[in-house]
Amino acid sequence: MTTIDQAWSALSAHAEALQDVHLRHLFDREPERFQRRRAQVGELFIDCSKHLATEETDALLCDLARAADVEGRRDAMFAGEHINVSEGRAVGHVALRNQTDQPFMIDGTDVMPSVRRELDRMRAFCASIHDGTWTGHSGKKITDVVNIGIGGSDLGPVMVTEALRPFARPDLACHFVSNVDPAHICDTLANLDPETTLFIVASKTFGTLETLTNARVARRWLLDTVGSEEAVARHFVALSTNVERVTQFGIDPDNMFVFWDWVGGRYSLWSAIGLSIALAVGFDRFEALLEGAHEMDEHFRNTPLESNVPIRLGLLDCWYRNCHDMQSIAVLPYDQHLHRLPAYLQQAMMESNGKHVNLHGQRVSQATSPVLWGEPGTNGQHAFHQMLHQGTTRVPCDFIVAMESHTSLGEQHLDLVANCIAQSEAMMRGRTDSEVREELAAMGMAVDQIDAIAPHKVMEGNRPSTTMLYPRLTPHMLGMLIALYEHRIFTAAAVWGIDAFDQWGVELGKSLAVSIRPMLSADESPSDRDASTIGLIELVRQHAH
Ligand code: G6Q
Repeated sequence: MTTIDQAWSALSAHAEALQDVHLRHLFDREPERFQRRRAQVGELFIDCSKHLATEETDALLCDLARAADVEGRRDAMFAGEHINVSEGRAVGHVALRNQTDQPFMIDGTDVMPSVRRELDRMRAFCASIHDGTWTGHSGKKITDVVNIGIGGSDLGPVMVTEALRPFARPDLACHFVSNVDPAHICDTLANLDPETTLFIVASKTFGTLETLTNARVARRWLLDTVGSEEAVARHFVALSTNVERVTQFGIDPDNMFVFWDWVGGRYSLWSAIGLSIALAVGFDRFEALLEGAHEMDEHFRNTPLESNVPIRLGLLDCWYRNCHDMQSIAVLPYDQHLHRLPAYLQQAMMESNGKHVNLHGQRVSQATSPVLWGEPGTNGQHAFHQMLHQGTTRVPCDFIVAMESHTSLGEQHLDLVANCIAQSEAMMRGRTDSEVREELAAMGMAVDQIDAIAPHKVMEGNRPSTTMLYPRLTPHMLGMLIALYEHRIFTAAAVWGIDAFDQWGVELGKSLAVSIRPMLSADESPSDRDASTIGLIELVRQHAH
């Protein structure tokens, strides 16, 4: 059995040996490369042929996965073990979309009955909003929903609601408020009618400053117009694990949809946190999202390492991060509706895998999470793609595109698809010096001019990418895509031996501002802070006087 150290050294030696191999040549040498390296899960096609990988790479990465016991970690998650070690919790988001009649055991209890009960409550609530049996205090139908939440209680619902815009109900608009910047809530409320607005206060802990502050503003705004405290019950619902705090805030527990501490914030869109999604597109479509995620869960759970797509992609993330020193990943959805996907995945990947100690609390010996960033194509092409083609840093890219548009402009959609395919081709092949010179000569350029300009036009190529292609972006397909990323992130975490499910750095942020806030209004200068912090506090205070 290969140990993890042996697996890493074999991979490093292999990476050295591959240094002079160009993807172009791999394609020239292997006419079957695309056929052999494309994968398919349901209707999702994944082209892995443009990766800096040979059969030997695949074998060594599988050795690494075996040495790190990726499959054992995966099975432990599905068995409800406490794999979130630093918080002492199970990790059960896969139970939220379990479509089988199998139990999902956590701490000796089958959680499926509670999961289904809450889904039933959500379904009934959505129906009552949609058919108008649930009205505002004055009897008017709800026309606007405002989800107040941040981080995991915001990014997933926003991303999915935007992605599924073509499926949105025309009679209900969804808005999202996350930032404690008062501009966010004020801008949102400016165009709304309190009598027809429903607020969803989404917070796992119900202790997050930003969310509670914005929720209080919303309540005041409602009461200023509607007058009666009783109105709160018709205009506020809560999504949380903490019934005491919800009650303390003044929301009736009957108007609360619960989830559980084994659902991580950034993995919570499948739970009650997805209520805004279900309201926006209908509960059946929310269910289709869950079904899509479940299809990917089944693939992840049952497919051997060699052909397991999320595991392969997670291993490639480790390959680039640790053996090629590539420090970031670009997610480039060629889909305007997926414009919040990079932000969502930023949290999923960087909050999960941005860790510096392993499961035993020891400093990791390998670099962990890459930086994830991105923008929809084709917009990015007119901006940062320059660096992707010719910069000194290589960035593995994910291209994501549907073959069919939701609009009637099918021909224009093919312009989008063509751009997507062309970018991955250009990154892989590049443009050689002789190709550039030939082209310039054909334009009639003089040799000395060609000598001067050719180096600027050369693209080295050999820049890896994955292309994910599917017929249409349906709720089911979106569920598959999100789950694919979740499991890919899980795989890399298992290889690095880190806890992908805690977030102590985020917790730090929650407490830090609390001590500074009173100093901004107080008369006394803080003495126990550094000069910069004191200086900044002083500037704000002087400005206020
Ligand atoms: C997610 C993180 C974090 C969290 C927010 C909001 O995994 O823990 O982004 O979701 O800080 O927390 P609450 O839902 O508790 O308000």
